[in-house]
Amino acid sequence: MSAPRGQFSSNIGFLMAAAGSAVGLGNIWGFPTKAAQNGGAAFVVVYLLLAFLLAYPALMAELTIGRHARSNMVQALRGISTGPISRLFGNLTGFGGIIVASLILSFYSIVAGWMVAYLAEPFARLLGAGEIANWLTSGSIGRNLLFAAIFSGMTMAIIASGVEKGIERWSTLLMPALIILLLLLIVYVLTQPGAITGLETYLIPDFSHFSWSLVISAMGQAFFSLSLGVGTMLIYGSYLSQQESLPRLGALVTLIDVGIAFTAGLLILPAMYVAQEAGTQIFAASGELIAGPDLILQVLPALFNTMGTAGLFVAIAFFALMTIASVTSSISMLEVPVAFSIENLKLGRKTATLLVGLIIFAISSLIIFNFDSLFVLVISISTEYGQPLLGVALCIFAGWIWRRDEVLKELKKGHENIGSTLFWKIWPWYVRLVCPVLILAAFAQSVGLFSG
Ligand code: TYR
Repeated sequence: MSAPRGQFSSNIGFLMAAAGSAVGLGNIWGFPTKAAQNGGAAFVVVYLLLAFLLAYPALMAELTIGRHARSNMVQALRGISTGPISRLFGNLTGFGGIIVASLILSFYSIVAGWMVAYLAEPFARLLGAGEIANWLTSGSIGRNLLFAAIFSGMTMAIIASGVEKGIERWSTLLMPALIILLLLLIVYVLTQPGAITGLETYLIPDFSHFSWSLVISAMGQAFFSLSLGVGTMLIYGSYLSQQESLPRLGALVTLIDVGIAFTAGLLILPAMYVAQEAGTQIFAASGELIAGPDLILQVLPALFNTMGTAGLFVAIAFFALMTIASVTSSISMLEVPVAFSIENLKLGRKTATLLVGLIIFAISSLIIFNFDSLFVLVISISTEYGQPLLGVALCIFAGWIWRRDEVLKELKKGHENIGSTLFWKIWPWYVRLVCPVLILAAFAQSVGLFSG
């Protein structure tokens, strides 16, 4: 007999896990830098609107399907299919989700590995191991492989321990730590010279930047940040008890995700201008603020170096923050293929974790060895194409294929009067029409269908 299905022990446990999945490198790194490049608060406003008007309804589609089906995405979509065509569509979407989640994890582990290496570096310095410290920040293939392996190992260890003892326990422990570290760092950075210019760049809206590409960039950011499309939120919803109100929990997850992204902006932008004040170049040759790996791996470390001994501790706090944000997200990606392997291939959790984890690590290694050709390509395929398209497919499932009375029945669990709320008056139309049309329009625009 197979083991009973895992479940979160409380709604706080679910909240921490789902918010932990949502809050990741996308919030602390992606969001603030995109905001800085796209007109500061103008981007923030567009992002907030999209997060609540587009991403929240899509998140609700995933959570509702997941809790109803109590299974992974493939199984869940097969279950609500009504005929051979929707079943085929369900299989494509379900397996698509597994593949895209695995691809996201394959590049995420590399980046998160950098965070772990940079977290180890100040310790090496404190211990006087200068050569090791230099190697840790060298960017060599060996360093990348070793730290992607360490990070994958951490992710696998947590997932192997299961839903309650692994995902829930670690998310509940790490999310408060993340918030405390973030706030401490903000307080410290805001007292440094130059910080106020960063705050101005972030918070004073410059609507001259407003454009289609800003909207698309904000939408992609919202989808990535809320972990949508690939079945992460679906599988977390499937571990949720039926006594909870899904619209409320979904709204809380969205609020926490958006709140932490916004708060991270109060750290990253001021820190960049503090670095400039201390003599570091923060603009690329194009005149834009440096945003990619160079920001985290060069600009900020250069800043920490100017801070003397205090800088070592600031560096430790910062890279601990990044590592924590990464690991609570990576476990939610790994759970997608692992849950499928447990439920459909009938593997034990430990075997499934080891097998899937090793396959994904093999993909990470492939990317590391062919970094220049594969890294950006894999990010683009999985997050710019995969996530939005799968997000549309899931909205189509919730809005068109799944029977409306069944959807209502599921939502009523834990929220008896949902039928008379504003949510129920608006949301079904949203997932039916507004979400697919808007996502597809933005997507078409981003791949250039409307241009020239
Ligand atoms: N939301 C995470 C972040 O902001 C990334 C993520 C993407 C997590 C997809 C899970 C997932 O399935 O960094």
